[in-house]
Amino acid sequence: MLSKIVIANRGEIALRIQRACRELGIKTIAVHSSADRDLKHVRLADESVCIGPPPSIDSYLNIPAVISAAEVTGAVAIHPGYGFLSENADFAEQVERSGFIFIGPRPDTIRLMGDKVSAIATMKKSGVPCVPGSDGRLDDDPDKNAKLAREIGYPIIIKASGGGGGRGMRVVHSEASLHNAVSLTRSEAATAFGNDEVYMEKYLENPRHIEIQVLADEHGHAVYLGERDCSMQRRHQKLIEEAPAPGISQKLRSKIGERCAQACRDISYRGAGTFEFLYENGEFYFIEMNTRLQVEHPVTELVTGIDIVREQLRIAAGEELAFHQKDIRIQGHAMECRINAEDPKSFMPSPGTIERYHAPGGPGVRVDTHIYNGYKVPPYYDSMIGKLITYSDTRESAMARMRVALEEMVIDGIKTNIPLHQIILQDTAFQTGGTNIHYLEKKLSL
Ligand code: MV4
Repeated sequence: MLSKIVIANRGEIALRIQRACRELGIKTIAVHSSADRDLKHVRLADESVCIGPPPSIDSYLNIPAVISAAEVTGAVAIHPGYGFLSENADFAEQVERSGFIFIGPRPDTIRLMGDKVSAIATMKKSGVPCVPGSDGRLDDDPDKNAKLAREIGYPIIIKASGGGGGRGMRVVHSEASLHNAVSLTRSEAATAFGNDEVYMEKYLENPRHIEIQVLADEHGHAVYLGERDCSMQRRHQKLIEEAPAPGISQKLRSKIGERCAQACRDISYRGAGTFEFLYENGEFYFIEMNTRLQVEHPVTELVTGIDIVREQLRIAAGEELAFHQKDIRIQGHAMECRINAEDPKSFMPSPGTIERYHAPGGPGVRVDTHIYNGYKVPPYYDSMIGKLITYSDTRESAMARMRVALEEMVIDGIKTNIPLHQIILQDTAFQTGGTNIHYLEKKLSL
């Protein structure tokens, strides 16, 4: 097993990774900004290194500082968590060139999936169902693009190949606005991503956002761990995730899951990954692949009984997956509410000191958070301060546990989105299950 690793992240996920390390006897190095000296995982780390001032660009995104910390502490590997440097192929490459193990896919895999045009081409070749659209990048011929859009059928969407996660896209409803939309998306993409490649897809008007979790080792084994429904979102920020996705049969799960696992084998994928799909009228359409551990991984852990972070560490150490597909069963239902330090109505960030914290508990309740009494939420980073996850035998019962846990949870001193979660948990359409990606924004605009 790995002897000592750098955790190149902060907050709840740094603590989550550290716990997995401690269970496996791996020593942990916390690297942190000067605003994060009091983080829980920094206190619990075997060693810690301050790598820079509060702004992320000078600390958590400072590649030489992170790699130097690994060098001076004698670490053998670096776990990037999510966000920050987790999907930066240049970082992964420099980590490996410096002689460390990057806990994630190979740099070329990260690069391939970071470019959406090449990611889609790769998946299509492996038999993963994709959205009807252009065969690769668009060129600048307006007549050719107009013909293609007519064949696909309006509405269509123009997306930047370097975008993803909601950045760099434009919906087009008719031929009159097509050429301008292509030009605008292209020039914005050139500025934002340094890559002016764009592509076209059929615009799906009311899809759900369902993603498949995979794990693959360096010995040719790849498995899928079922799906998560992440449709409850606002402005591309997920709010509630659940597993399994309401209404997805075991037959459909195994069909789409096997396609994803096979795609992993085809590209010799390594580590944990997520295939993002839009799901509409009973069909899955691949849109992007995430090559990192995701925020919402706990719901999959609860319904499969698999510790995804432990598996990431084992895979990075060169071990084989400890189970086969036939050993993996989706059992019960899990739901996750992201707890943000923000105003529940205006969504403005609400940093400050946590004056009182009481964690909920009981059967089927998991709290992934780094907060404690007196902890000061800094204004420099993402507003997510924790995740409340419940598990039970049925979706109804997991929701009941979530309502009780939200009621029980006390976070004083700052505003949180707990009241918003309570409103959603009372919503009849959410209770029925299967609401689409636009549901929350529409409900909030009423
Ligand atoms: C789409 C789409 C509809 N049709 N692609 C937004 C984030 C990025 N990951 C892809 N996104 C979308 N792509 C086609 N062909 C609608 C969205 C979309 C969305 C997707 C997932 C979760 C939330 C979303 C919110 C708005 C739009």
